[in-house]
Amino acid sequence: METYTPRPDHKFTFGLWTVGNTGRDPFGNPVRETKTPAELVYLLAEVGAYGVNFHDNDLIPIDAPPSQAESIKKEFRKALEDTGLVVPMATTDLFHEAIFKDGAFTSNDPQVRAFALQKAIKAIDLGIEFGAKIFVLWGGREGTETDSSKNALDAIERNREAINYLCNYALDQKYDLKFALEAKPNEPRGDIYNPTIGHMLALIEHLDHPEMVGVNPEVAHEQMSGLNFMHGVAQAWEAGKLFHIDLNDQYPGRYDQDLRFGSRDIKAAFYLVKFLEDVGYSGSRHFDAHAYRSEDFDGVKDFARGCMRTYLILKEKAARFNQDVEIQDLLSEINGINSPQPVLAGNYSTENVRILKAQPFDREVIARRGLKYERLDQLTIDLLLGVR
Ligand code: GLT
Ligand code: MN
Ligand code: MN
Repeated sequence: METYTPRPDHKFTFGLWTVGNTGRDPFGNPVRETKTPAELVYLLAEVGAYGVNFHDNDLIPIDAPPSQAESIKKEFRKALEDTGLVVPMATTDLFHEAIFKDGAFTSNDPQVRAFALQKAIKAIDLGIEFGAKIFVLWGGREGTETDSSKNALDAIERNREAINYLCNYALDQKYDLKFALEAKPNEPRGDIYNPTIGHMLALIEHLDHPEMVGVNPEVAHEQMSGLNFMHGVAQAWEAGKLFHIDLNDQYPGRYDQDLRFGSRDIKAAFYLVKFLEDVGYSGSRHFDAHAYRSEDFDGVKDFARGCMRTYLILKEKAARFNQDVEIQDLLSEINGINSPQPVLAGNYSTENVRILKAQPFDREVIARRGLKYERLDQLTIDLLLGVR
C-alpha cells in the first residue's frame, strides 16, 4: 500500500520564507511568530523534506553585526547536520529594502544598481558556504508603474549586464554554481520586465555565458498571466534550461496567492507532475508557497505535508496513466501509430519534397475523423477522481 511518504530522493525542498511565512499581508499583521532558521530546519525535517533554500536575509538579517551572523550560521549548520537536510538553492532579496523601491539591477540610480550587485555577490558567497548549486534571481522590483519613468531598453540592458557580472564572478571564484531566472508578470511592481518563462529563455540566449543560466519557473506566476504552465516548463526543458522549479497553485487573474501545491487546479498539477516524471527531471521540487493565514504552526506542517503528498499522489496517478491499457491504446490511435503511413518519410531532401508535392490527400476524409479527446479526457478525470 503506497503511503505517499516523502523520501530524500524525491528532492522536496522549501524556502525558509515559505514555512517561515508569518501570514503578514498588505491588509493584515502577522498571525504566526517568527521562527529562527534553525527552528525551521527542524520543522522541515519533521515533515520529511529533503532540503531548505534561503534568501540572504532569511538567514541573516540585513543589519546583523558579524558576531550575530556567525552565531546564526553556526546554529543553522548544526540543524542541517542534525537533520541531514541540504541547501540546494540560495537567492538574494532585492525587493524588501526601501532602497529597491525603483528596482535593483534596473534602477535608474547607479548607486542602487551597484549596491544590488554587491548584495547579490555576498549572497552568492553565503549560498556557496552552505553548498548551494543553484542561485535563483527573481527580480520582483525590476519593473515600473509608469513607463515615463524608465527607458525599457536601458532596463533590459542593465538587467542583462548584472546577470553577466554575476556569472563572471562565479566563474572567477571557480564556484560550482548555476543561475536560474524566475519570471513574474507583476506584483509587487505594476509590470515586471521579462514577465514569463519565454521572455527569460530569450534573454538567456543573449547573455555572455548562456550555459550557466536557466530558469526557475513558478506555477502561480505563469497562471497569473493566464498561461499554461506545463507548456512553458516543457519549452524550458526542451531548451535544456529547466534548472529549478517553484511549485504552488493560483487562481488566474488574482494577486500572487502562493497556494499549497495542487490545491486549486488538480488537472494542471497532474499534467505538470506527469511531465516532470516522464522526462526524468532530477532537480529540486521546490514548494514556493505558504500556509493559509488561518493556520498556526501545526497548520504550517499540514500545509507542507500536503504539498508533498499531493505531488506523490499525482506521481502515482501519472504512472497509472502510463500503464492504463485503454488510455494507451487510445493514445496510439490518436497519434496515428496504427493508421496507414504517408509516403513522406524522413528528413528534408530533394527527393522527399518531390514525393510530398506529388502525394494525393483526401482532406475531407481525414478531417471527418473524430479525435476521441473527450473520451480520453474523461478517462483522465476518472483516474484523477479515483474511480479508475
Ligand atoms: C518571493 C517570491 C518568489 C520567489 C522568491 C525568490 S521570493 O517570495 O514571491 O516567487 O521565488 O526570490
Ligand atoms: Mn517563486
Ligand atoms: Mn509566487
